[in-house]
Amino acid sequence: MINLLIAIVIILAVIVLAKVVRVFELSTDLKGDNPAEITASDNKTQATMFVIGVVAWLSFVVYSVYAWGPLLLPESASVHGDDIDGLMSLTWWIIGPMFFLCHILLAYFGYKYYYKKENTATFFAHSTKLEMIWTTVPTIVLTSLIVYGLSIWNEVTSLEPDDSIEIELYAKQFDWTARYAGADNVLGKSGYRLITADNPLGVSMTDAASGDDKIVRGELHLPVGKPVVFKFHSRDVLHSAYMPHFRLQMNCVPGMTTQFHMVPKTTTKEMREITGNPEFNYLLLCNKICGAAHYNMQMDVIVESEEDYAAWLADKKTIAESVVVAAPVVVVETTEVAAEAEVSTEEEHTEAPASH
Ligand SMILES: [Cu+2]
Repeated sequence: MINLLIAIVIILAVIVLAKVVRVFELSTDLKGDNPAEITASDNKTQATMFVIGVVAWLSFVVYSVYAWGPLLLPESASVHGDDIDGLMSLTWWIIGPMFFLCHILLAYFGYKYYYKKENTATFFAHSTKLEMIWTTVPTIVLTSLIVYGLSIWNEVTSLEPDDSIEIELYAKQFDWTARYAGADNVLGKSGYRLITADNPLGVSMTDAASGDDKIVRGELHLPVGKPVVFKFHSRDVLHSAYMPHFRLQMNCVPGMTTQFHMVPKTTTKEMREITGNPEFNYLLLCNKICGAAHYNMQMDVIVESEEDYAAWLADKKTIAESVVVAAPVVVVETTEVAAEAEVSTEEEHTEAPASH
């Protein structure tokens, strides 16, 4: 019913509009004006409106930077994050003034040279000097920017230093699981064929490097000032590991390993002081729309001193001790076993935040 009423209102509005236009046409006919003729005052009005339009647009840009600028990336908390922010600021400082200058000139010339009968156009075909200037200057500026950007990109995506702490981040609909490499700092091999309810990450128990790995859910802990390398895996669909404070984002692709390394430089405690928010936590988010509960796919990240980190990690059980009995993986056959396994991962999940 309400839709029918809305439809009637729209139809009536269109009819009214048509009638108003018709009245306008008849009144200009009576006055003897030619509506197709553009007068000098029309041109002046258009030119003035153009300037007002440009000024309004520039004011809106200034306002939006002021009002929504703080919603851009948060304070950087990783070493390479500062480089990325520096590149971003440099880019803004180059394109920002150019943007304003171009718009101001556009408005100025638009107004100065709007059509007047007495004006005549100058025939100006070519100036080598001008061509040289507007080809060379942007080329130099843009090339420098790209070369600088590429050098930072190379640094950020270079191979991790040898002493990096190795952590697997395992994505699935809809949560994250972390696997620390343990005492040997080597992650045991894994593969989707080995996934069972007992072994949710499909870690190969025949690989000697697996036994001391530690599986952690709920919270990811990192030591401050130490290089960390994340190896990303996905069980099901494309996910994207996103840690905005660390300027880190990497796709998690089923069937392949992607990686990213970084050095966290600010502890959670320090960042709580910087932000003035005692509840503040770094976040690992999923940044690819991966399904219905995508919005909920996140994990807190705690950056702490090396001692606190070591104490926290020492408290966690190794795979050999906990999740899987160090025996060849058995395929789960009955749903009862699967249900029990669900409970055991649940317990581990709730245990994680309480243990530090
Ligand atoms: Cu996801």
